Amino acid sequence: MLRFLTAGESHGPALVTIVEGLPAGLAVSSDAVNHDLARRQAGYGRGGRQSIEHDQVELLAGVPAGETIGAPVALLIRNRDWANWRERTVPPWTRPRPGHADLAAGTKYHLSDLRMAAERASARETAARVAAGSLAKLLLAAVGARVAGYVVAIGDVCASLDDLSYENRMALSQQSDVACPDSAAAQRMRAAIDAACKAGDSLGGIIEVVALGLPVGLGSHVHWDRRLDGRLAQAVMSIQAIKGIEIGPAFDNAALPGTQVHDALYLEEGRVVRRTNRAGGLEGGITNGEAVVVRAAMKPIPTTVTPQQTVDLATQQPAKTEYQRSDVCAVPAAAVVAEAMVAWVLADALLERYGGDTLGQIVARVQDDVAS
Ligand code: EPS
Repeated sequence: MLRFLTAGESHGPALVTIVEGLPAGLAVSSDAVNHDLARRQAGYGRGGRQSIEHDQVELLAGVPAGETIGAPVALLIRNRDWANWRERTVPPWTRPRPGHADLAAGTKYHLSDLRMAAERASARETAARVAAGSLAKLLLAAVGARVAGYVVAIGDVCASLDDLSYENRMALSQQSDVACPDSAAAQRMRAAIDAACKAGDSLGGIIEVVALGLPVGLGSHVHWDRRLDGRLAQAVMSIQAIKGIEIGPAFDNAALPGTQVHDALYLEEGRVVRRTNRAGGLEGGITNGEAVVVRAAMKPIPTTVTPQQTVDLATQQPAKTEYQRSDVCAVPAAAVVAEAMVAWVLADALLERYGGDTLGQIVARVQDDVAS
């Protein structure tokens, strides 16, 4: 239904996103996209690049008068750092960073200068994804659904969120420079980032994305590629540096007996309800009316000030990695990117179930279904 492609290198002139499949009549402003782009750029632990970039979207096509017209939408985000690179000649990179795409992509595409692999593998590309996700969130908002990502752990510092509603988690994370709703944990996270920085190291973490207000029945159990949990996992796992995913507290659930895991069903005023959400809002790969909760693990960034053991491919000798400018921790940014990818998949599933050519048709179909 919905699809998007991105193009662009980290230090090239610009990033481009083409979005196809949005209905006509969706109001789109660059302000909404720019707000998310700024959130992605922020976050304690980012490196020098973010003081160069000031991401702003240019709506190139598909929104001629502030609303979609059913045509593809083209979005452009310029790389300010391009001005610093266009004239620069740098020696080829021949020392792959362990954990980065350098070696695998360089080998696959026969790129003797590993920078040519890193340019496209770079998480700079996630700005283009966030732009697409902003449009998906606008579509979801039109049917009363919203999606937000926040940080639940950085390094070994974990937030305590059990006493906070999803709404509070969403709201409080907006006030935190590590996007964490637990302010005491946020302070310890900043200290952990400072310590990693001082040690010339990097830190990963865990993010959580929550979607509220979705209609029941998105996704389907009938085919592997229609199960929404699988589709969400693919989209979130595709984010640079994400190496693990769970729906709800799946890894905790795995250690418990079934009677303590599954969300019991009750009748309240003639409606079947759950009082817990250990399934993370999905049963049989279908939304069940509870909040959809997706959690993802991000590995520490491979680029570290402290040299790591590698091989110089030019000399075929043991070598140490050379430091490239980088972030110490990009987990807060990853929460915004994961939010975009989750919103994207949910918007696609929404169109699959209620799709129409215009936003008005889709909204009416959702309202009819909820009322029936
Ligand atoms: C990245 C390396 C750093 C990050 C970059 C992702 O860039 P540079 O090499 O220019 O310092 O800052 O992330 C972004 C530019 C961004 O906008 O998120 C990498 O190797 O993945």
